[in-house]
Amino acid sequence: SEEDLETHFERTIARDQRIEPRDWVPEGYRKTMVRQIAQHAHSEIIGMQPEGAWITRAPSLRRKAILLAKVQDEAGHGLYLYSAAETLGADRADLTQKLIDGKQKYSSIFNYPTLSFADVGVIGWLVDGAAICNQVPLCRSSFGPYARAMIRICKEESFHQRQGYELLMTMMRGTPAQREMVQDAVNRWWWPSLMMFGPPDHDSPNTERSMAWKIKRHTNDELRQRFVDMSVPQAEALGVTLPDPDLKWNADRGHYDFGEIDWSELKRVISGDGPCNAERVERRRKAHEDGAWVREAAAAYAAKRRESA
Ligand code: FAQ
Repeated sequence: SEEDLETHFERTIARDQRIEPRDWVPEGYRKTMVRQIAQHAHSEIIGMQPEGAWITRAPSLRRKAILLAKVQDEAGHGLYLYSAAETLGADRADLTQKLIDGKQKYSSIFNYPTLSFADVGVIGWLVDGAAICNQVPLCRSSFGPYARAMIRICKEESFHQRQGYELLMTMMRGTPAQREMVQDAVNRWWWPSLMMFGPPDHDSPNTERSMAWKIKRHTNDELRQRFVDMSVPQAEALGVTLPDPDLKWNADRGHYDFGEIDWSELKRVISGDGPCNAERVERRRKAHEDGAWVREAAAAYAAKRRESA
């Protein structure tokens, strides 16, 4: 009966075991999980654009090969995640359509422009760094296919983060103009990176429910603090300053204090009005339309194979 199924679900969560596609789940759990996985998948796919813009302009063959590999990894993560959403009954074509129609979100961070090659390094260091901070605990998320996807994704993100930091280290050993490019990129990406963790806990409608279901393991503010604490020494080692005059060690808390985040900016970017929202979605729509012949050919080929079988 429905009651037995619900008891089984609650018990699975309480015992810290995984929910699998065959298991009954409450409708709210399914919806929340599809929302988060789809948003995550869309972020990976849209996230290919800001860095992809630099593939043809990379300063050396080596940097170009590295960047190409990274952007390909992101495509892979997106496909992985769409597959995880499909185990919950979502339809990939439908999710893509919702993204293009602006009915589903993707991470705010990918609506900012990449103005110099230093941005590629800073995205690796800060954006992938924030992604890892947020995603390592998701390896223990209660939904099995999502948690397992996160394990591989986090390994690849760690590599991405290191390549970004190495790129920045190289630029910091270069000319004054190169060091200035790095500092400028850090100034532009620092605050948007903090916004990746989502609204503050008191204004985060999904956190409580998602924590109870063990979809999320930490609140948005907890992970944001962890990211700040981890980034400050990295900035020092790199020789850049983080653009926050209020950033300072608080011995009582055992954490860095930091300045007030402009939440109105996050709201604006999430609601579609960031610097590059229109451009990102338009590019995705065009790529989807341009790829229609591939999908038709694949479907025709599959149909033929079925006929001859
Ligand atoms: N941007 O109640 P909450 C990557 C939405 S990393 C846009 O706190 P929740 C790797 C939220 O969805 C980036 N929307 O929500 C990479 C909710 O929407 P609703 C992707 C945001 O879910 C690196 C509403 O606001 N990572 O791609 C944002 O409990 C480099 C209320 O918020 C993930 O998606 C935002 N920043 O917590 C690729 C990680 N923040 O209900 C390429 C998985 C919040 O209106 C290059 N996701 N919203 O539909 C999560 O951990 C969570 O979904 C949070 C939000 C923490 C993002």
